Amino acid sequence: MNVYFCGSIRGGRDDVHVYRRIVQKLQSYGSVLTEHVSCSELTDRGEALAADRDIHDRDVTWLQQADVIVAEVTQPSLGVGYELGRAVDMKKKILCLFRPSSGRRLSAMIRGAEDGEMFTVKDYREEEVEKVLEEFFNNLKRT
Ligand code: 6K6
Repeated sequence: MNVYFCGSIRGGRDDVHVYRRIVQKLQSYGSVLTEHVSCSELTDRGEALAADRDIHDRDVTWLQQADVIVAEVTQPSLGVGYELGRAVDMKKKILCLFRPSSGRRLSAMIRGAEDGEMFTVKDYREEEVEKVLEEFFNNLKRT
């Protein structure tokens, strides 16, 4: 199974430790195409190595190849929002993870996209992230 993980990069890297935890768990279910999103060494300066168009085109290709999209959406990110919109258009199965303990309110365009089938939004606490992923992937196997 190909898994595409979305997490904020230029939107801010405050939650990178949570991304790391998510990607580690996702790797027990399949190949994570975007493992780099969880690398704590990735900074804005490091990104200068790749041109924005190349990043965009490669990521859209990976989105097309993905069987499932998992996005950590607590830290607002234009790139993550864009990826989710493209993934909806591609009719991909999507899980968005949000931590209410952040004090933020999730965008209505993400919360409101929940449809009980292809697009799921799950509020969670950091300490239960592995359990939340287990539940989602166990349900996926049954469908
Ligand atoms: C070089 C080495 C590692 O990363 C880079 C360059 N930057 C990006 N590489 C891959 N994907 C990226 C990069 N910048 C943004 N993205 C995609 O957009 C990721 O898949 C993230 O989910 C999302 C983050 O968007 P912003 O708007 O927060 O940057």
